[in-house]
Order: sequence, then C-alpha cells, then structure tokens
Amino acid sequence: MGFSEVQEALVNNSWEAFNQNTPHYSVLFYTFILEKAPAAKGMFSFLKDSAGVPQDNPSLKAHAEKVFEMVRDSANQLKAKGEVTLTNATLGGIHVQKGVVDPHFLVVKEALLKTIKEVTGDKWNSELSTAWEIAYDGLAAAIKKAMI
Ligand code: HEM
Ligand code: ISQ
Repeated sequence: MGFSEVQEALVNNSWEAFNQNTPHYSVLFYTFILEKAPAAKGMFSFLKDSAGVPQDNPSLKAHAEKVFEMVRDSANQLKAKGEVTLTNATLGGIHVQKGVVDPHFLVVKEALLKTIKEVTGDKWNSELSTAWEIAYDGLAAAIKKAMI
C-alpha cells in the first residue's frame, strides 16, 4: 500500500500551518526533544551554551525549519516514487559525528508528532499523524542507511 494523495495533502497542508509561525513551533519542537532526552542539549551547537531553549535564535529556527521541510519533502517523494532518496550526501556523516544513535530518532519523531498536534489544533486526527509518521520513518531510514 503506497503513500496516498490524501496523506500527501495532509502533510502539505499542516506543513503550511507550521510555516505560518516557525519561531514559535521551532521552540516547541526543541522543548519536546529536550523533555525526552535532556542530554541531547549538548549535541546542538546552538543549544549547548544557553539555559533552557533559547526563544529567539535564528540558527535554532533554521534547523527546525529544515527538519520539517525535509519530512514534508519525504512525503512528496513517497507519493511520487514510493521511496525516499537522501539528496544531502553529508547528512549521514554529520549525525555520526554528532553522536546520534538509533533511539534518538524515536525522540525526534515523537517531538515532531507532538509539534504537529499543536500546529493543527482541532484539525488534528490520527490519519494526519500517521501520514507524518510514515514520511518521517522513510526519511529516518534513509539517514540511518547513510550513517555508516
Ligand atoms: C544536523 C536533519 C535526525 C541531531 C542536522 C542537519 C540537518 C538534519 C538538515 C544540518 C546539517 C548541516 O549542518 O548541514 C535531520 C533530519 C532528521 C534528523 C531530517 C530525522 C529525520 C536527528 C536526530 C538527532 C539529530 C535523531 C539526535 C537528537 C543533529 C545534530 C546536528 C544535526 C546534533 C548538528 C547541529 C549543529 O549544527 O550543532 N540534522 N536530523 N538529528 N542533527 Fe539532525
Ligand atoms: C535534528 N537534526 C537537526 C536539527 C534538528 C532540530 C530540531 C530537532 C531535531 C533536529
């Protein structure tokens, strides 16, 4: 069973909503990550020197935006060709170098899904969440494959 047009639209539409207020949702995303994995703070260059999650940090915002954009792109790839290809060849190596291990991917996934729940509010439903989950899993698998 492939990724459907409906699933693609669910991801694209809620990504638009995320994009309406990236400063707010980026902070929220990191907050969810650090709630689950406080030790991950030291891994991020733009987090490690500040107390808590910095509220107005362009680098933090840019990174969070990039992650959401890549998951959205993954959904579009899944609909178009049924698989996810990593376009950035350096991404595997960066994550190895930063000390990212398998369980971290689950932490980031849960934080992403919780953020999307906040983004969509009363429009949230399990179908929407599952569509994001599938897109994330496809992308995460591609990154892990590159982490050799
Ligand atoms: C860096 C994407 C999963 C931790 C990056 C970069 C991107 C990215 C685009 C920036 C690379 C650059 O600087 O050019 C993703 C995506 C993920 C994912 C799409 C999942 C699908 C994870 C996980 C962790 C993680 C699970 C661990 C908590 C980091 C760290 C950096 C990084 C620590 C370096 C940030 C810095 O500049 O200090 N990631 N990542 N990533 N990622 Fe991820
Ligand atoms: C993973 N990799 C890079 C940047 C990120 C930002 C927020 C959450 C996870 C991330």
